[in-house]
Amino acid sequence: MPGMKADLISANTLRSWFSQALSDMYRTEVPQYGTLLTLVADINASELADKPDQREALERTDELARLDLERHGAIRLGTAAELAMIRRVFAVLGMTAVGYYDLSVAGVPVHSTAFRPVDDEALRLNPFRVFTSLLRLELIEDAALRETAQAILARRQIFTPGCVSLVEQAEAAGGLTAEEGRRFVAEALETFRWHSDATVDLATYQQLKGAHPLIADVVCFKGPHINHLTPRVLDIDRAQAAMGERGMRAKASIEGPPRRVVPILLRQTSFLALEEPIVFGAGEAARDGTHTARFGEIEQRGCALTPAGRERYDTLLAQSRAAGGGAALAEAFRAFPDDVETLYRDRLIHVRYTANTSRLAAGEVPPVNRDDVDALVAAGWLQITPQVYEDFLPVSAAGIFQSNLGGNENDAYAGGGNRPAFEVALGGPVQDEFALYRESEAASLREALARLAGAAKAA
Ligand code: OOG
Ligand code: NI
Repeated sequence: MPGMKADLISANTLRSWFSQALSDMYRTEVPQYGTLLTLVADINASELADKPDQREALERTDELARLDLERHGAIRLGTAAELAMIRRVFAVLGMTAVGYYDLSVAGVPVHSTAFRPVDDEALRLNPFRVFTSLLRLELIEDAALRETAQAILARRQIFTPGCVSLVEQAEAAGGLTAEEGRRFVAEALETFRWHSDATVDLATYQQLKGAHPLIADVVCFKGPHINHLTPRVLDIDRAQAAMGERGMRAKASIEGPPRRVVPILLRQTSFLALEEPIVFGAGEAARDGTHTARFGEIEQRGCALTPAGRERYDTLLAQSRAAGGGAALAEAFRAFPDDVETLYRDRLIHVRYTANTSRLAAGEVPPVNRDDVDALVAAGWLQITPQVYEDFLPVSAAGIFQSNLGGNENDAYAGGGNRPAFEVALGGPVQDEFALYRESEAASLREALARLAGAAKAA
């Protein structure tokens, strides 16, 4: 057919290519990130060797093959137009905006979303996501400085012409061929590259940094350099302890819930951002200086919580922080059940249901009355597996921002979040993370019940 492109490759493949290219670039740019990857690989290998049960569980859930893939990265954008365009770039990679994160409450002048794959199959193939923040210039109090920042940002173009035209091509054709995809990955990568020459002179940089270090990071450069990448580690406490031995300065504490038998949500830590040489200004006026933005992070993910579970998490976290953190965290979370049966019974976690296929294969006949899901679970006809949390935590994100920028902690900006403004800038609504887990759970239940119904009817 005229105009019809044959052999479009899947967004999942493009996302894998892109995350690999980004990882290679970042490792070259930030050697200490390579050291972190080696540490993570060593710990994961030793965990798998020492704990055959864990290895078996990872194999069963298809996790082993994707263990070494990076789980996320982060960028910070300056304008609504940049956010709208990055949305189209990520769409080509099969990534959609999920969640709204208001960081102003923690004294960070941005709001954010996570671009990520949403369907189960895409997440299984490659869960790579990008925590994407948009600077909130309206939170800068000094009107003159605000205008300076706005003018500087208005002059930059963070996407190459090749990237823009391939996005248009993908939108028109419903995807890219392999050859176009290779070019697209190379072009899109340029947006994430580091620039050791600032677009402003040293005095302007210092002025913006004085308002907030994050403002200088967003405004003074040609593009939104990727500021960290995050592999998955099987034992984050061990990694935290081992960072120093390998010459990395670890962040003071791990963000998120304490260590548990059944991990929940997300635990994260990082090596602290490096001070890197930058040239400010051009020609005669050029001055050497430094900028601190880039770090390496590790994460360990656990069960997705229901809204009720999340409420309990937020309450316990706030309690332990009020009590000074540290040991108070483990103490506070003793009130949070730590076995899958109770977590499920109390509806604190989201699960996936599967029909018990070994019983079906053995010729057992499911009960006639299958309306009571809990009874089917109790009787072993339905099996449950906790869903993995695929999103982020605003309190943790604020902790990561602060430890890497030296921002003024807990100095909240007045006025709170502005989700409507964020969605206008984005050019559409962000998806509700809780709805995604709920729908995934419901779909798995429908499928599992259909399996049981089929077996009951055949008997
Ligand atoms: C993003 C910090 C948030 C996380 O893992 O919570 C984040 C940033 O520093 O730009 O990546
Ligand atoms: Ni992160």
